[in-house]
Amino acid sequence: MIDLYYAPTPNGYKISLFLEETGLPYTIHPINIGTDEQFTPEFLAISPNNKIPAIVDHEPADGGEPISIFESGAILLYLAGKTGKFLSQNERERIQQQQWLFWQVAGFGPMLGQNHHFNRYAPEVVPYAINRYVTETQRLYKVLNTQLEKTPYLGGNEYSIADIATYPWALCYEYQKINLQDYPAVEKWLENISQRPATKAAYK
Ligand SMILES: N[C@@H](CCC(=O)N[C@@H](CS)C(=O)NCC(=O)O)C(=O)O
Repeated sequence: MIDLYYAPTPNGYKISLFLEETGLPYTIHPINIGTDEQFTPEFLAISPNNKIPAIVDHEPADGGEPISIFESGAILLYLAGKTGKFLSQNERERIQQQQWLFWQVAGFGPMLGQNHHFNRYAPEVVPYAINRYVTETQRLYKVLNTQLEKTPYLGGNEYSIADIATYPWALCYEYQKINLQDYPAVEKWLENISQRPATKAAYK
């Protein structure tokens, strides 16, 4: 059984998407980041950076003590290794998938997070910041679109943890002041992933 420490945010959905795809049994532990539950000592013991998602796997593959993991990229890599799913066994394909996974966790997620902040949550309008993060978001969508014009999924022909990590952020394109019609390959990819039964289950 896996304990998933979760809030319904793009980073949270990454893990529920993976777990729904694979059917691994899991229990959701909601963490209300609006009321600072991420700062409780119990949660910090699992996720010292005070952010969701985090997991505790009570049945790790090595048969040892329960293992706790924070950072969505590390969790996805762990779960892909545990299940043998959504990360290719072929080295060249795996490198493609991993580089797009890291592109998401190091760039697409953090930049779009700043976009969300200045467009939706900042207590004052800061035109410089809005322009900076919307412009960077547009650049990243162009990169994403260019890749998805070449291959049906980010890391090639197979759905992988790179897509799982990127989809929940791109789904929020309206928050980000992105006109999806400017990125037709992204639009098609979003529609494709949204039809997967596991995607529907995760968002339900
Ligand atoms: N790099 C982290 C980012 C996680 C993250 O930003 N989580 C947000 C919600 S989407 C959070 O927990 N925020 C609470 C806080 O910053 O106090 C990951 O990929 O897991």
